[in-house]
Order: sequence, then C-alpha cells, then structure tokens
Amino acid sequence: MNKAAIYHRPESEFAYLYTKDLVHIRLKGAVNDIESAELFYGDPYNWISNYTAWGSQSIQLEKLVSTIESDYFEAEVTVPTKRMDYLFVITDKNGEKVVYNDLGIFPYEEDFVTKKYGAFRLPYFHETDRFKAPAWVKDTVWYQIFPERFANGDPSLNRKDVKPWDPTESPERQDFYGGDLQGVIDHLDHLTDLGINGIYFTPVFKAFSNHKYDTEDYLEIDPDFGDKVVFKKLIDAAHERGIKVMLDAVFNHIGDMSDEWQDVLKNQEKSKYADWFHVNQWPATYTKTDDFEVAENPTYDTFAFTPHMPKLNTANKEVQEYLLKIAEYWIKEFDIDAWRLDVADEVDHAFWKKFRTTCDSAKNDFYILGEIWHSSQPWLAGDEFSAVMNYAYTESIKDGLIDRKISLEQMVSNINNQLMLYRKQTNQVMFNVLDSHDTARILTVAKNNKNLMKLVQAFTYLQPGVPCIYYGDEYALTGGMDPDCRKCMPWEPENQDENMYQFFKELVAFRRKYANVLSDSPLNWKIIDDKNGIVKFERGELKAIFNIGERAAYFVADDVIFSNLVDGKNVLQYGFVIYK
Ligand code: ARE
Repeated sequence: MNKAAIYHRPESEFAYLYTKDLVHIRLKGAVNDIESAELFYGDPYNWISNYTAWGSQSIQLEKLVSTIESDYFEAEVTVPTKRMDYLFVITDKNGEKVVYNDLGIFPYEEDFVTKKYGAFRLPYFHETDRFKAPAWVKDTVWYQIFPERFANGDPSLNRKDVKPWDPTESPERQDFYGGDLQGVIDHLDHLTDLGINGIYFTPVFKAFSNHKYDTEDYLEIDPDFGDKVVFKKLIDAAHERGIKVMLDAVFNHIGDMSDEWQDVLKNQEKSKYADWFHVNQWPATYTKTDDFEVAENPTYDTFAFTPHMPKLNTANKEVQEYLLKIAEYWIKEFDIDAWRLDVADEVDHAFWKKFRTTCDSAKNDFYILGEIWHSSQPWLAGDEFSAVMNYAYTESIKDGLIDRKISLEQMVSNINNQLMLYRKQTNQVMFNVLDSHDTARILTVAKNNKNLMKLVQAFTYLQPGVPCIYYGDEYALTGGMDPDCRKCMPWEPENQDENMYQFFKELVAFRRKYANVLSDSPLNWKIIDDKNGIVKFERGELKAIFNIGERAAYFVADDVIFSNLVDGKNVLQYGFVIYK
C-alpha cells in the first residue's frame, strides 16, 4: 500500500456538511492502490467501547473520481446528534489492511476500531458554518456584458470622440463606441430568446476609462452608460424576465482620478486619506502611463504596474466602512443579486469575511463570485465567496480539446483534480468561463473552427458548475487578447452567424432543462481513443460522447439526441447506443 498517498483532513473539502444533515467524507489514495475503504463513525460521547454500540455503524466509501496519480473515495453519512468521530479501515489490492486515524496509519488491529483509537473528529456540525451557495445559481446560464460594447441605446450620452459602431473593427485601448445601459434594455428580448437567466456586467460605476476598472465614484453610474434611473429600469426589466443581475466590485484598487487619491497627491501625508492606500515612500508621486511599464519607482502599491490604479488599504477601518456601505447600497437600493469581485485574491481575507456578512445581511441567497485564476480553497471555505471564475478549468479545456497539447487522460485528470479541491456544493456553482473581456475569444483560440468551438462549449455545459456566454460568442464574434476581445456586439444580420446562435440557444435550453442532472450527478468518464480524441462520459441518465478529431458530439438524455455537430458521422461503433 502506498501509505504516503493516503490523505484525509477534517473540516475541509475532505469532511464537510453537504446539507444541514448530510456529511461528506472523502479519502484520497494512490491510483489503483485501494481495494476498499471502510468508514467507522459515530457519536464521540458514546462511551460504550464496543464499536457496534458507537451509536452508529460502518459504511464503505465509493470511488468518486480519479486523476492520473490518485483515486478519491467518498461516503455520505448522517449523525442525528450532529457530531462524530471516525476512522478508516483501508485494504489495498494485495490485501494489506490498515487503520487510518487522526494519529496516522497503523497495521490493522480490531481493538483500534472497537476502542475508536485516535479517531478523527468533527466536533459539531454547525449549519451556520456550512458552505451554502444560493440554490438559484445552479439553474443559471450567465451572459457577460462589457457595457461599452454591447449596444448604443442613447446616443445623447456619446462622447464627442465616439467611433461608429463596427463589430468588424478591432478597438484601440482608449476607444469609445457608445455602449450604454439603455442599449441593454433595448436588447433584453435577445437575451430572453437566447434563454440566459443571469447577466454579469463588468463595471458600470463612474470611471475614466472605457472598461471602468479605474473607479472614480462607486456610488454613481458612469455618465457614458446612463444614470441610476435607467439602471433601475434595467434591473427591474431583467428581474421581470427572471434574469438575475451581477455587478463588478473593484475593491482592490480605485482610479487615479478619484477624489480620495487626488487628495493624497495634493496633501500627501497630511491627507485624511493617506492611510487609505499603500504609500511606501512620501511624497507619493504619480506619473500617468497607459501600460504596464513601470512609472519610475512606484512610491505606492497599485494593481499590477498600473499607476492609474492605486491599491486600497482594505485593512484600514475607514476603507472597510466605505467599501461595505457601497456593497450594501447597490443591493438594498437596486436589488442586485450578486457581486463579482475584481482581483479578489489580492484583497485581505478579513475584509472579504466582513463583505460576505454584509451581503448576506442585505439579501438572502446572494451570490459572491471571486475573480481568481488559480486554485482558490482559502476563499471557498464558506465564509467568503460562493465560487470563483473557473479559469483553472478553462486552461485544461484549451490544452486538452483545442491545442491538444495534453492528452485527454491528463485533461480529465486536471478537471477531476480541480473538482476535488472543493466541496460538492461549491462545484455546483463554479462560474465556468471559456472566455471573457480578459482573454482571447474561444472561437479565436479554436482558430476559427466553429465546430470545435461548439464542441468545447457543449463539453463545458455538461460539467459541474454554471456556464457563462461572453457577449457576441453566440454570433461567432472573434477577438484576440484585450482589447481585441472587446469588439462591438454585431446587431446587423450580415455580421451575425445564425447557425451559431441557434446552437447556443439549443445548448442553453438543454442546460437549463437538465440543470438538476448536470449539477448533481457524478461524472463517469471513459477515454475511448486518446490519440484520436474520443471521450465519453455519463452523468446520471445523460450520456455524451465527443469525437474531437471529427469535431463531433452527441448528447443523449431521456430519448432526445441533443446534437450531432458533424452531419452523417455517428458514434454507434463505440458501443454508444443512440436512442431515436
Ligand atoms: C490592459 C491590458 C494591459 C495594459 C493595460 C494598460 O491588459 O496589458 O498594460 O490595459 O492600462 C483593467 C482593464 C484592462 C487593463 C487593466 C490595467 O480591463 O484592459 O489592462 O485594467 O489597466 C490578472 C489579474 C486579474 C486581472 C487581469 C487583467 O489576476 O485580476 O490580470 N483582471 C481584472 C479585470 C480586468 C481589469 C483588472 C483586473 C484591473 O478582469 O479587466 O483590467 O481592475 C494569467 C494570470 C492572471 C492574470 C491573467 C490575465 O492567467 O494568472 O493573474 O489576471 O493572466 O492577464
């Protein structure tokens, strides 16, 4: 037995409350090493030494998922008294049997079990501690809008240097095309027809740039986009259509044109905002630059090397109060349903914990989405974020399905590895992005191969987590790295790919119809032919097969074939029965 590979940790994604009564216990071991793993558990205060009177019993853990290196097992148990101690009896393929408990791994002896020797402990299952995610998110298909480029509904707001709306043009970094909130209201029918039921807006508050990540005033709608009256109209119209609304909170930094930063530049250490920032050397000097080149030696901390984004000191009590009031204001005054947190991983945990309680107090079932591009366990323990933008998943998909620079075996291993970092209820609401305003568009990444793009989208919609359509992808908009990925939305038929639109419409409907299966059921993978890129997986009654080489995909659920992306090709020869 590879004892070094055996792993469990209480009060983590390895042992947690899934619902208020159900506990999930996971165990990790070396791949193909563990033959059986039995969980002995019961109430820790049941003093009767004989384990059959532990007040409970034992249960076999089931294989959950595997990576190239590891097998993961899981058992779902409940203990009426809401507390438990427990240990594992593990048997490997050669019959070696051990006890694994809080003190380590020991050769099996029955009295280790009967006497509960060194048992792991879950002292008490507090519902208030449980990782809770808003149930509505599991049924949501999101749509990301970059407001400056979605639709120009109110030309009276146009800047004098506004450019003609042109979806074929690659924008320059400082360009304005006149997108605004009225434009979104005017096109809500498009979103309803597409079937999405959640909108994620990149920032809409007053700021200098076209992307608005350099906030000047968190309590005003940017005049390029409209005002609070039109914003309220938009929110109400979206809610009437059953569409949730998520705004972008840029709390890691503020814009250089903000009153607070301007006061620091003017009054330096005497400014009442001096401690709102991370000034490392006085006087705080500022040289406006547009790009990542470092302006002399920065005398203060910024986002990246961007002098026009001075970093806020979120450990400062005044800053905390200021930001928490903003968070609360847009929930209470405009009934938003979620916040997306910009550069979330660079803001301190103490602040996010206060942020979470503020949002939860302001509205039930509020969704908090962190922008984090890497593994995010510290932020997903239940007292900070509901989920993160799942760029970690995206990398595996691009590498495995598009660039084919990793094997399907490696890709599936990466996906399973990511799933095992988090609790099941977290995975159900992870925000699956294939592209965004910060990345090249997925069609461009797929080298304009539309069937490959469809296959990648379809594959993603079958995963745990909720999908997000980046505006314009539904019409096969292309775009490289920012700012090329922020072209104007194509509203004229000649710039729209109707076939792609219909595909997305079907896919969204499929996802929403099978949301329960896709959120709850396990993923049973089978790599049929790695070299030729054929993989199949089953999720409950849903069966899917993907033939990457042929850009073909079939889903079957109930008696419906979801889609055959390449005419005439079938996959019957892989023993995959297609029900007509
Ligand atoms: C843009 C260009 C820069 C250029 C700059 C000039 O990207 O190359 O130098 O303009 O001003 C916003 C704008 C961007 C702008 C940026 C800075 O939208 O257009 O940059 O401000 O002015 C990392 C962070 C992640 C961050 C990305 C951009 O981890 O949080 O970088 N994303 C958020 C927003 C952005 C926004 C900001 C932050 C700033 O979503 O839209 O940018 O508020 C790897 C790394 C990631 C890295 C990612 C992307 O995967 O692992 O950490 O994300 O690449 O670079």
